Amino acid sequence: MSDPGPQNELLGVLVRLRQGLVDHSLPYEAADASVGRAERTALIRQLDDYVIPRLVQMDAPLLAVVGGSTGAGKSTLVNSIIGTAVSLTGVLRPTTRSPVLVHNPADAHWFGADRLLPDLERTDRATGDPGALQLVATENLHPGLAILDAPDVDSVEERNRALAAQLLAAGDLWLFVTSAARYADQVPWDFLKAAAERSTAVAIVLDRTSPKGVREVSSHLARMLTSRGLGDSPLFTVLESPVDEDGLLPREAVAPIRDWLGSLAADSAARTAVVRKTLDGAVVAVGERTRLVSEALRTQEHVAGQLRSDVTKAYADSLATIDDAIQDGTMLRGEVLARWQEFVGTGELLKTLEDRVGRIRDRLFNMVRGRPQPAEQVTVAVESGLETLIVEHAESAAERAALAWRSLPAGATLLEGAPGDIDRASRELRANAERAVRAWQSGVLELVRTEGQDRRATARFLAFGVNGLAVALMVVIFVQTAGLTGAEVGVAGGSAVVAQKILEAVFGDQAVRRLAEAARNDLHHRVAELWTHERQRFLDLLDAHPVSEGSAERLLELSRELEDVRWAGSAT
Ligand SMILES: Nc1nc2c(ncn2[C@@H]2O[C@H](COP(=O)(O)OP(=O)(O)O)[C@@H](O)[C@H]2O)c(=O)[nH]1
Ligand SMILES: [Mg+2]
Repeated sequence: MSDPGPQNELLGVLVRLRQGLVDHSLPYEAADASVGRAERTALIRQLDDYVIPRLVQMDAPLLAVVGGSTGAGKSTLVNSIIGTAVSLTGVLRPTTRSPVLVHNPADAHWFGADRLLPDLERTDRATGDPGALQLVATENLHPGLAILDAPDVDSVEERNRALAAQLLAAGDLWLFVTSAARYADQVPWDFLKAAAERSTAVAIVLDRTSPKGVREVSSHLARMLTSRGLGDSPLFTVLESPVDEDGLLPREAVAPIRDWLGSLAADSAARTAVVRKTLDGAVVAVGERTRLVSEALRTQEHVAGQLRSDVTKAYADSLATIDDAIQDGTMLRGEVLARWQEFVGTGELLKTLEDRVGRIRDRLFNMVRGRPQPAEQVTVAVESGLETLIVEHAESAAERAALAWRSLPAGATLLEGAPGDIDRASRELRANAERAVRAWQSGVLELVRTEGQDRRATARFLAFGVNGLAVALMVVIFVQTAGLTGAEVGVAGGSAVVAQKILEAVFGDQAVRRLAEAARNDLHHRVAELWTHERQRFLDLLDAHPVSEGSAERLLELSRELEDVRWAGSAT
């Protein structure tokens, strides 16, 4: 890290990695989502509070953070090391006030808010605001060393505990204070364990020890430290002694700690070694935690993909079902069938076509005399029949999409934030369906009109008219899959046979096949378009929290890059 080349590269990777973390939130509920989110937040914070500012300014003073258990005497210790009461001490718990950072006046410029711990507002006096950082400049501290007095790691107040953890994570060195009464507590050891794992530089202070128990307690503590991987950490013992009127301990009680810190401050090589140990440990931890976030992000990608395919499938299945329903005779029932039969006449279905032409002519004649045009009535019946069919299937598609989502925690959460009627067809579906069906019917008319260009004058064409031939074409496609020549022709099939015969008589059978194909395709595409709109309501919910495919891989790639640069850097 002393070589600026690899150091700049390292910084570059870390900055990109930070951006990668910022860009990828973990919006979906999943088993590892909360762990991933917590890691992501902690990582960004660790990069901002310590790793990046420290790398940018490797020659900044060494920051020793004094942390530890409640009432261990941390503030008293800080004051006594410096020789003046810079940090408030007290028996009252919890003490909520700004943490205090003590430094030599010459080092003041290193501790502005644009440097480490950027989210803590700087102040020059004691305040009760734990979101502020009180800066105290004093000649009593050697340049090159700063001391930060942190709150209790085991404070009853969550905010204090979080702040203590945040401050310790910003330290080059921990001065971890515990007392004879507290040294076996769980919380401080959790912190020390994390420090050992991350190879943070730690010195331990066993404070307020009675002369009687000092040997036993300190040797027990030393064994605990060794067995937890902190055997190399300096261990200082401070005997319980009375404090003076300023709350300070006798000078000699803290002399070994003061001397040790003083020699560190004076020795830039030793200082750099401490900074590098902690910083390198932090960088390794960044890589490890990034991999955890990447794993959680992979789950997110999977969940997002699942939710998307659930919806896509619900609507694709529904489109296939409606395609079938349009062709399998379902449509040729009730009103549509009645109006059609009225149009072509019932009873003598397959009499000669010429007869039929005569009948139809009579009907047209009737129309001219003011009776409603039968072809028009078929059109209206078809329109309302198709609309009903479309609405029904749009309802069930939405229901099924919502049901699939509800079976996944992430989908259920998304639905909670969705409009209450998302499991129904959209509000505009009915109007959209109406428009689509009408447009389709105009399209069918147009098909027939175009096909009939040079037949317009023929008696057959005239007998049915464009409208009549158009409804015949609709009827034909409604019974396409029922099989016109099948054994069980049925009423609907029979009606379709008439329609088929009429069309064939006018256009010829090949043209009829082509026209039916075109009309059916057109209807399919119009319904598909409606479905796209319906489905989009679900996809919009997903797109509001995009998890792009490959995010997890990119993050993992950055952690690998980090590893590579770190190796390159440590080899120089
Ligand atoms: N007599 C005596 N009192 C101490 C000692 N260390 C701390 N105290 C007192 O214990 C209380 C808590 O100390 P403080 O430094 O505020 O603890 P912190 O919460 O760890 O910062 C204060 O009233 C101190 O005066 C010590 O070594 N001797
Ligand atoms: Mg304190």
